[in-house]
Order: sequence, then C-alpha cells, then structure tokens
Amino acid sequence: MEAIKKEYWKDKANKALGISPEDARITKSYLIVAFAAILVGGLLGLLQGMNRAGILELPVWLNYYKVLTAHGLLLVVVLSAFFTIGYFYAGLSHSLGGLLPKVRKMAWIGFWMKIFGFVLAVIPILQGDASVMYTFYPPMAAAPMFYIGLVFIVLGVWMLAFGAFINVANWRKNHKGQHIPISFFAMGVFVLLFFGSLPVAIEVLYIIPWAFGWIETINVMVSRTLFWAFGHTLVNIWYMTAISAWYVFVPKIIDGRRWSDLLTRIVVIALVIMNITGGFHHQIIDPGISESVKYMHVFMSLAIGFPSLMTAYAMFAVFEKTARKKGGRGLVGWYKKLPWGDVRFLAPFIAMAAFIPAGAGGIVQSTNQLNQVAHNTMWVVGHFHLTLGMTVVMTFFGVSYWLVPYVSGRVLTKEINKLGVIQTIVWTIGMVLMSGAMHWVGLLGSPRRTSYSTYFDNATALSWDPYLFFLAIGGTLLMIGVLLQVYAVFHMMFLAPKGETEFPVADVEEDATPTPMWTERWGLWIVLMIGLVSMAYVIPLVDFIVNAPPGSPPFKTW
Ligand code: HEM
Ligand SMILES: [Cu+2]
Repeated sequence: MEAIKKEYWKDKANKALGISPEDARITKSYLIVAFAAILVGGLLGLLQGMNRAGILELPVWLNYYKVLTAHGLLLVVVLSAFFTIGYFYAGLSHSLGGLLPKVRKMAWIGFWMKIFGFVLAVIPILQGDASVMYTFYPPMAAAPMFYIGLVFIVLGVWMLAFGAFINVANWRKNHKGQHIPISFFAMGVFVLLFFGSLPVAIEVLYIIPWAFGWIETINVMVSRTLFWAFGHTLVNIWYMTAISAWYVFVPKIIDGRRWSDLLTRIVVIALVIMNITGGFHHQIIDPGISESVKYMHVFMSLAIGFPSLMTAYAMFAVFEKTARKKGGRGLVGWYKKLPWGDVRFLAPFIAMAAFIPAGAGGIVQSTNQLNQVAHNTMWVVGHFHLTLGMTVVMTFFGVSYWLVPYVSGRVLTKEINKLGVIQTIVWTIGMVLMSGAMHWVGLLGSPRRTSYSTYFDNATALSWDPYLFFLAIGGTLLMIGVLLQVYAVFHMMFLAPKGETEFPVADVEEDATPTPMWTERWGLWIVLMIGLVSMAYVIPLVDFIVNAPPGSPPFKTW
C-alpha cells in the first residue's frame, strides 16, 4: 500500500513537471540516434557532392557506391524512423497520461532490434559487400547479412507500431467519446508503417534464400514492385509526420488555434486509405506493366495531392487568422505579425513553403511523358532533397527546439533560438543551391547514382560541371547546417538551463464543430485501404508471377 502510494505521488510529481523520466528516456534515446545519423549521413553526403563536382577523388577503400548506400540508409531508414518514433512516443506519453509499462518495454525491445539490425546491415556495407544502395534492387545482390539486418529493422518497427496501438486502445477504452489530436496522427502513421512494411518484409524473405544461393534466380519485377509498395508508403509516413507538427503544434507556437479537427482527420484518413496504391509511379518506365495499371497508380498518386492542397489551405488560413487577431492588416501585410524570429515557427514555415515546388516536382515525375526526361537523372535527387531533406527534415528541426528541451527537462534559450534561426537560413540557402543545381543538371542529362565521370570528355558531360560545382557549394553549406543543428540538439539535451518546457498542443477554435465519432473507425479505414491495395496490386502481381519473365541470378555490379 505504502509503495503504491509513493509510486502514485512520484507519478503525480512527474506529471506536474511534464513527461515521466522513463518515457523521456525513450524519446531521448531515439532522438540521439536520429541526430547521430544525420551527422554521419551528412558528412557522407558532402563527400558525394564533392566527388560529383570533380573536386574530390574518393580512395579505393571508400568507393562512391558504398558511401551512397550508407548515406541513403542512414538518412532514409535511421534518421527518419528514429525521429518519427521518438516524436510520436513523446506525443502519446503526453496525451495519454504516460506510456503503459508494457508499451515502454516494447519501445525498448524495438529500439534494440532496430539498432541490432542496423549494425548487421552496416557490417557488409563497410566490407564492400553490400553497395546495393538503400533500394537494394535485385538482381544486384548483397551479402545475406545485409538483408537479415533489414529483417530485424522491420521487426523493430512492428514492435513500436503495436506498442502504439496498445496504448491508444487502452486509453480509448477508458475515455469513451474523447479525442486526442496527436494520437490520431500517431495511429495513421503506425498503421501505414505496419501495412507498408509488410510488402518489403515479404520481398526480403524472398531475397534471402536467393542471396544465400538456395534458389538460383529471382523474379525482378515482383521484388521491385514489393519494394515500391513500401518505399512510396514510407514517403507518405514522413509527410504525415511533418504535417502532424503543422496542424497540432505550429498554431500553438504562433498563439493561434487549430484549424478544423474534422478536416485534419479527413486528411489523415485519406492518406492512410489512398497511399499505398501509388507505388508504380516509381516504375513508370519499367517494362512488363500494363498501361492501365500504371494509369491507375498515377491517378491514385495525384489523388494524394488533394489532401496536400487541403493542408496548404488550412495552414495559411490559420496563419492569416492568427496574424489578423494580432492586428495584422492588408491583403498580405498581416504576415508581419507572425513570429519570424522564433525558430519553432520559422523552420516549419519554410519547410511548408518548400513543399510547393517539391510537390510540383512530384507531379512532374508522375506524368508519363515528363518522367521519361527526368527518370534516373539528378533531377530526382533534387526532388527528394526538397521533399525529404527540406520539407520533412526542416520540420523535424523546428520540432526539436521544443521536443528536446521537453524531454530533457530544460529550456530553449535565446542564444539557441538565434542559432536555430541561423541554422534555418543556412539550411535553406544550402538546399536551394544544391537541389536547384540537381534539378537543372538532371534536365541536362546528368545521371543519378553515378560517381564522377567526364565520359571521355564528352561535350554534354562537360557542360554539367558548373551546375555540379553549385551542388558542392550547397552541400558544404548543408554540412555547416548539420553541425549547427547537432550542436543545438546536444546543447538542449545536456547543457541548457533546467526548467519546464511545454508540450505545445493548440486548442481548436471556440466555435469549431465537434469532431464526429465516425472518424475513429480505424477498422473501417484499414478495410478500405486493404481493398484499394488489392485492387492496385493483385492483378499485376499475379500477372508477374504467372507470366514470369526469366529469373535472374545474383549480380555484384561494383
Ligand atoms: C549535408 C547534407 C546532404 C548532402 C550534401 C547530400 C548530398 C547528396 C548527394 C550528392 C547524393 C547523391 C546523388 C547521386 O549520385 O545519385 C545524395 C543522395 C541521397 N540523399 Fe542526400 N545529401 C544531404 C542530406 C540528405 C538528407 C537530409 C536526406 C534525407 C533525409 C538525404 C537523402 C538522400 C537520399 C535518399 C539519397 C539517394 C541515395 C540513392 O540514390 O541510393 N540527403 N545526397
Ligand atoms: Cu512515391
């Protein structure tokens, strides 16, 4: 009895001070891994940029494709997943009154499974036996240990997804009829993470016996399709994580209110249901896929643009409304009333603005004729550094300025805020230069995933040089940005003055319509999603298997 009482008061005291130490430790660990990944990954990116510009010749032991594989994996698999999980677990802990002890345990098991899997995958990369890049397309084959590592990473992700489901279900049982905005996003993200990683898990289980040599050949079309059913979903998981911060936290930072809860939920539901079915837009020029199937996937990809437009509308409506309440005037003059000097607003704002050209580039790539021009050129690399490296990662940076002090029990100081503003500007200029140069040089034909070559001084190839030089300048600025950001996180984690930092959830408008309960019917959304996924994948996959092209033995192309 005494012990229970003590626990209770300890819990209460922790509540008053914010997150419980156990929950804080989980998020802190995930964030430390995420920012360590960007530090190493950024450095590798800079090496690539320097190489592409012809400034730096990589030594033989540090081959370009090895570096590229590690860069992709660190940033795509490690940084984004670890940040997303650390962030949503802090959100769940805050809004659900702490994580359940069982869920905490799952979060740790998942953490170590992911780390273990990553170590297994990195060893063959370092040994030069797995330069297959993060997409690991057959018929390129890595050492089996690489794929076994991937299995552990996926299992770790499932652990965390189920942890989140258990915690949310438990809360809902005890709080019938109530809503929490951040856990709605968390549900959407973890549902997509689980269902989106099923196809890649199947793919990896198919590759492993082939990599060991137990089966001689592999169906390349099936494995590519399984990969992109996952890869394309991952893109929207990042996107949904970023917009969760825009909808839920940014309005609070600017002293505004949240836009319609119903609209927010419709955006999440639309992304969950429609997303996985866009995978073939990454295979527009793959042979063997019928036009009608490609057409359907492109249609679904463009349908995803609709919730994005709703988001853009909602965000700017919140900005204008808040600024006008503070006395902002004029058609656009109200923008002066927004807190531009606050990095927690500035970074996500620029991230949103970057999504306008980034999204437009995505529409270009989804269009068959235009895809022929851009496919596998540096244009694509420019596109995902704008979407992921700018829209998503810069939102993560903005979030870090309150999330890190929130979990470390410290505060954001004026100096670090200023450093953050400088970091945001450096990152913006760096990314505009780098991704601008990438887009342009891609249109001139410079291929992606290719180390420096003048192709025997071919005139076209030589004409790429000035753009590649800008790419390297942008990359250098970005590396400075990485160092500033990692320092800021380190400071907020370990050095900043102790104090209380709020978890900034904005309220809805006073006259907002109540959120209808039907939005919580996750079972129905999942059934609809599975229906659409079947419609999009069953016919082509059956076709690839029944009318299979000759299988391929493993190749080591590097
Ligand atoms: C210091 C910052 C960065 C620099 C200088 C940089 C530079 C580069 C360069 C030069 C390439 C290779 C292009 C090629 O040969 O195809 C590349 C690829 C890539 N980058 Fe970055 N990057 C940076 C940050 C990021 C960030 C923050 C992300 C995502 C969160 C990211 C994700 C990727 C991905 C997914 C690839 C493709 C890998 C592949 O094709 O297999 N990069 N980057
Ligand atoms: Cu996609």
